Amino acid sequence: MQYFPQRLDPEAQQLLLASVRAVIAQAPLFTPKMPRSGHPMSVRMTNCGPLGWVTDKEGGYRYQPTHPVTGKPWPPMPQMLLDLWSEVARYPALPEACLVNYYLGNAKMGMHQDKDEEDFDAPVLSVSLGDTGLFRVGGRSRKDPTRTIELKSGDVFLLEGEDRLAYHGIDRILTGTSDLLVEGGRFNLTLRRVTKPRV
Ligand code: MD3
Ligand code: FE
Repeated sequence: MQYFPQRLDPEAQQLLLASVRAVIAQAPLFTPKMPRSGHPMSVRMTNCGPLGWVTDKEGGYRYQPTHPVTGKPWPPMPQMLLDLWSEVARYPALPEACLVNYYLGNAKMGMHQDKDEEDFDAPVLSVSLGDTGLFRVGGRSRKDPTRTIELKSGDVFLLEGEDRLAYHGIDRILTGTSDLLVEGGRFNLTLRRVTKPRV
């Protein structure tokens, strides 16, 4: 994995935040529900790009081209994100999904692997905006030792190769560590390739 602390300067963070807000105006944040139990996750989500990651009680984890509540197609991916992908990911196909996670208060994300994609050869690119998140990352086995990294506003993280299937999660948000978001909290954007590119 590669870590690019403060890859986005404060001005770039403001510009990206404005495009995230425009995405949310088209595709409102929704509360994802765990498969089978239907238990709500504490993180709220939306997506942009041709595909979006969703989960609910009946359908489980999946990617789909439409918003689960409005039924509308996801809004396009902001050009800034496509540019960042081409500069940092250096992968010969465009990202297909940008999952937008929003953490407020005690929201967290348990340890998991990202394996709902067909293409594990493509990297996953993460961008953080707002309050610092305590990111925990381990190895490909749940038992592997973990370390904690503070993901700050403007930080970019690239997961590829072996690390693409590492267990990871967000233990908690350090409230009040950034004033980028007037409402507080943290956005994380993850750019993903879902299908195998036909090269
Ligand atoms: C490590 N999001 O959306 S981003 C997720 O901050 C997710 O919202 C966290 O885990 C967040 O699935 C962490 C950093 C990240 C993203 C993808 C990864 C780390 C990863 C894929 C493989 C290994
Ligand atoms: Fe993940």
